[in-house]
Amino acid sequence: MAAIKGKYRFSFGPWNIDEGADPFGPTVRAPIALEKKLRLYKGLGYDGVQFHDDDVVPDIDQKSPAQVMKEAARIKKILDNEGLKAEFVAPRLWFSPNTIDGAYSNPDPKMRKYAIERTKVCIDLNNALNTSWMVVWLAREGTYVRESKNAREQVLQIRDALNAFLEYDKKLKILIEPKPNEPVDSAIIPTIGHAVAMAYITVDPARVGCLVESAHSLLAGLDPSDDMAFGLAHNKLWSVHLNDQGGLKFDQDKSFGSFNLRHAFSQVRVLEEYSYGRHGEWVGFDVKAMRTQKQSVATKHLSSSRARFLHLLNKVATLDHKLEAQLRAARDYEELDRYILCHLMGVKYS
Ligand code: 3MF
Ligand code: MG
Repeated sequence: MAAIKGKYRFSFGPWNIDEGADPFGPTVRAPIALEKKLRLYKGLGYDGVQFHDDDVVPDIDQKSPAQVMKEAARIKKILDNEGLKAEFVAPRLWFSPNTIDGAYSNPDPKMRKYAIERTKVCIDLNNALNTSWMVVWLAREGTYVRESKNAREQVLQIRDALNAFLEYDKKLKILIEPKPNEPVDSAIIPTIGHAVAMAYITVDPARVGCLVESAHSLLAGLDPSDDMAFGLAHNKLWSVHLNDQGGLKFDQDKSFGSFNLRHAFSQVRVLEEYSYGRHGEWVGFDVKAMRTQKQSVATKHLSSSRARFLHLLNKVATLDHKLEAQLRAARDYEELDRYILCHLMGVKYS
């Protein structure tokens, strides 16, 4: 195999091993305790864990700061014992009754304060788990009805919240995870362009980057690999949520490459061309098992997504770069396309 430039290590969150509920039916698999999930990571080929604040400390709003730190220390010990690292802790700001109408951009100042205070606890959890990367998915910052809010004000409210976090912890780095819709109809930060632009209006742009999720880009009608390239050009792509999506539907979180292998190849290619991972960035997967999957085989989406990433990495590494350069120079993009497809299908190119 040709030399690989990037440094790849893989992560996922405990929510990626789930009970299989959908909006039309009940759960179909038994819940698995966090400790038990953490024991599965290494066997599936993963070294990193992505957390929500209440994955680390369930019922976090009901607990005192001392209790929160005690429970975090227990999780840190389990991670150490398993040889795992926490990639990030993200505030889960979309479940609370206080965030029904948004978190940082809720029209009610008391609710905005709740969201900011809760996120500060999340920053403490990042420190307790020895990571300084906090992912923020702005789930409910948006509108269902345009006239219900002032969207310009919402942008500034989100900025103010990010500034408060940057001031709260001078080592903190914030990764904005954009998504165009679901749960809200229209999100304030729908794409990677918005996320990067938001970084630049904060008090410390160098500490605000982003996370591209393949399905979120596709839901915005964009190419995930180009979104990743955009983040990389700004040196702001600090994590990814690789998965797949069959068109403009609900957020499917399919296994990586399951729907569109060519898209998956493009994403691996853009990461490898940048030598992704050399600053410690993780390759995260945000994938769901199908609802039809039985309990005993409900982690295959994780092992197969990772395996597919590595197969595609091999495809990237074994590309004939001389030929690619010749075809580019000749502007024979039809031939370039034919070569790439032969290469991907394992068909002899001649
Ligand atoms: C929703 C998501 C979220 C985020 C997670 C981490 C529940 O579409 O992708 O997963 O990835 O909150 O920030
Ligand atoms: Mg995600």
